[in-house]
Amino acid sequence: MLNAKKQKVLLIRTVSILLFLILSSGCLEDPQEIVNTSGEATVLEASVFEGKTLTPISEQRNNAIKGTQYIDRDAYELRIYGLVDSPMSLSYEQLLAYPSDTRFVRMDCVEGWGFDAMWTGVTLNTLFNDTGVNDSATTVIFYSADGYSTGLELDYLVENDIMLAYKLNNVTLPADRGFPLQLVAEDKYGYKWAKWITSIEVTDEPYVGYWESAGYSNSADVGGPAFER
Ligand SMILES: Nc1nc2c(c(=O)[nH]1)N[C@H]1C(S)=C(S)[C@@H](COP(=O)(O)O)O[C@H]1N2
Ligand SMILES: [Mo]
Repeated sequence: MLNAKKQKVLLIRTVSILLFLILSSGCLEDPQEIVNTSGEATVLEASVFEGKTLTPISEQRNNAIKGTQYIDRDAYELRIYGLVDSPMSLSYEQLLAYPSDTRFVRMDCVEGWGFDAMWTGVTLNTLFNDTGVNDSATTVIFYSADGYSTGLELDYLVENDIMLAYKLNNVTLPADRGFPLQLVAEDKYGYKWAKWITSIEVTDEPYVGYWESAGYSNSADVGGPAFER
């Protein structure tokens, strides 16, 4: 029979060993991941980044000319072509393998709604470093799976180190939000933030995209005029 003092020592030892096992097992290392009841790791949505409050994805509005596009991750390829030295086709895995960037950027639709979010992805400069860009290039066109397209000046993309996001608030971009890629066109109205991007063309001619051809401003600077005059 154990006396009370021995029982207490045994209890403390047992608790200490259990704590050591839990803490050293690695399952508490990443605070972003929780394990659900079926044993799969689930990534938690971020709510703050660099001290700034993020709009929850469920409260972010969404816009699409033809509804949600569902792109198969395994069959997906991003094509980069036109005035480049080496055209490329990148799989989703290849995109994720590039060094990533994470930023706080606000998205403002020209219609007056917007949201604050944290975006993670790969910069166009990183990809252009691999393809090379011809000196005569002036414009980059983004084509999407729903037939949408938009163009931006090469200088704007290069100087602002604009990125293609594959994560939103630390979560893989949901299908309705443009999986696998949305352009994070900082300081430009939402219609420049192409979703479901399948190809990128580098050209030396100005381009008029989907909403731009309906009269919306091609420079699309947030705070500037919505329509071309
Ligand atoms: N492919 C595609 N991209 C698109 C659109 C679209 O209809 N199709 N709508 C644009 C507009 S007008 C806005 S405001 C933003 C909205 O982005 P969100 O749906 O992620 O909020 O997506 C832009 N990108
Ligand atoms: Mo928009």
